[in-house]
Amino acid sequence: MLREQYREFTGWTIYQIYPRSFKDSNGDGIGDLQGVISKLDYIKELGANAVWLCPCFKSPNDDNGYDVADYCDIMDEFGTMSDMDELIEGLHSRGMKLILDLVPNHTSTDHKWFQESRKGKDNPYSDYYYWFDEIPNDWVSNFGGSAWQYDPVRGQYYLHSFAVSQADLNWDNPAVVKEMQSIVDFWADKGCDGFRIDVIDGISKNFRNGKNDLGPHLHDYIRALFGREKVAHLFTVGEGHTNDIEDIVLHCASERNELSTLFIFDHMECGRADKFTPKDDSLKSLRDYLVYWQTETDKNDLLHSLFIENHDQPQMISRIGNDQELRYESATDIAAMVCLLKGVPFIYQGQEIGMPAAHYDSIDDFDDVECLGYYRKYKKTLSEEECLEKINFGSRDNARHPMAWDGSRNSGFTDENVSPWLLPHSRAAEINVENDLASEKSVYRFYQNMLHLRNSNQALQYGDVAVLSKPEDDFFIYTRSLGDSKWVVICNFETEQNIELPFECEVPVLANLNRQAASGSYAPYECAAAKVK
Ligand code: TEU
Ligand code: CA
Repeated sequence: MLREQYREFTGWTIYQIYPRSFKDSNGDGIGDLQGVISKLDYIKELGANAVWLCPCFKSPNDDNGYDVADYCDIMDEFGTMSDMDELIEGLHSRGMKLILDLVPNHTSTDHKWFQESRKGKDNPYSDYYYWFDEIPNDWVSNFGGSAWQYDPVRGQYYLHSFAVSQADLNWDNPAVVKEMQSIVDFWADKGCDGFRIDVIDGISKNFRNGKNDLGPHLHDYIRALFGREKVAHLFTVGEGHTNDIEDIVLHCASERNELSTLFIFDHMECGRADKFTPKDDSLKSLRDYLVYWQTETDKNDLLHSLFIENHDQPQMISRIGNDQELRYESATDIAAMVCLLKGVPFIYQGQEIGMPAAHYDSIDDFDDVECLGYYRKYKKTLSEEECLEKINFGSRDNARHPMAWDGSRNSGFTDENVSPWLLPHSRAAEINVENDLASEKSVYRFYQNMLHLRNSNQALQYGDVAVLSKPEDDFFIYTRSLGDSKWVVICNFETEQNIELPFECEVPVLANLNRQAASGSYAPYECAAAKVK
């Protein structure tokens, strides 16, 4: 059984904001906290009741805030602590929650801890990072190249699992654990309701066997952070990289006092060699991954995280839907496939208007440190055109372009006469919030109806899931039942299908096209949800 407290989270819907790209309030071309504050009603009206804000702490922005220079201060471009207080107040007064993005695996090399640590072995911060005289193993950085960097100041090598300026913290040092505990407490005291925790499974290292797998003290460190009475009520979602249900149970079983839930990336990766090389992504493969993980998490009484987009991934509709003529249909169909399942739905900014992946013509238009690393690697063997194709396919900038609020020059993200930090989406004049809301086929309104339905029916939040479609079917059908209340969700794939349900239903209350009956012929990407009689 899920802990009572986890049951509450099943009723949440979390809207993810990449603050740099969401809304600029002061015309410097960079999104900020006042920008977020100005859009709180927009998010609430959508039906979300929580906001996850990507890192907004002091940072030199080599990795857009995932390189933290001070965890208890606000990034200059984003505003001040009093803006943050106003944001928390603005959320809470609307009955909404704030989830901050904690980055415990590494800090920016600009952080005071690193600046002190590099000074030498007798410095109080000396052991806050991993220092070695010789490179101890062949670990590579997630952003390409060796994970070890020589620091001439200290005369030793330090570990960076990501960019060179993101030095991995040494959690085996109890002082580091203490620092992180007080950071969590600082934000909890401020009223933050939960955390998304970056690369949570990286904080304990396995130098012993040389393999970069789960470290021996991972669970102790997570419990040290979130298992404490003071913060045990917070919502915590870890960004992990395991697809092993046993690992996931260890993190998320309620009696373990570790995390409320974990992002599982199986359906995002779809077995790809790397994120710049397409594989068998399709509606069908998405369905099969969803069904598999829904079943596994349910069997183990875990709270599941329902997401298909984030700031690291190209938009799902461009990968498995039709982002041209049937953009509205595929965006809404995929929404119903995911968001009416059991778990906590996450919606990434722009997903609610069916924003497709971005496209840039020149490598100079990209900013993402990860894709630029891969570009340099691909350049050695591929033509410029081939490189650009790969980068356009996988770059994180796909999801990081400025949010398109209207059809004006800078899509309403910032003033028309400034240069936003990243170019607006090439289709922003056509696809933006204003146009979507004015259209008869509004993705936003579909999300709104869907979330309203979910939020007002306990069966759609807490109810059991049963899958009716078979693996060979070109559609997805599932039911949600609680007591004598039962709902059915039908999501068709790319071809027209005739679907006869084995039970009588009321007229669908949610549908992306006009539908009078739950059974019958379904157009490509047509979906519906109906109450079972
Ligand atoms: O990403 C963690 C991570 O492991 C990355 O490899 C991620 O999967 C990759 O970017 C996908 O292309 C997290 C954050 O979500 C990411 O934005 C940060 O850059 C990274 O940590 C370092 O903090
Ligand atoms: Ca700004």
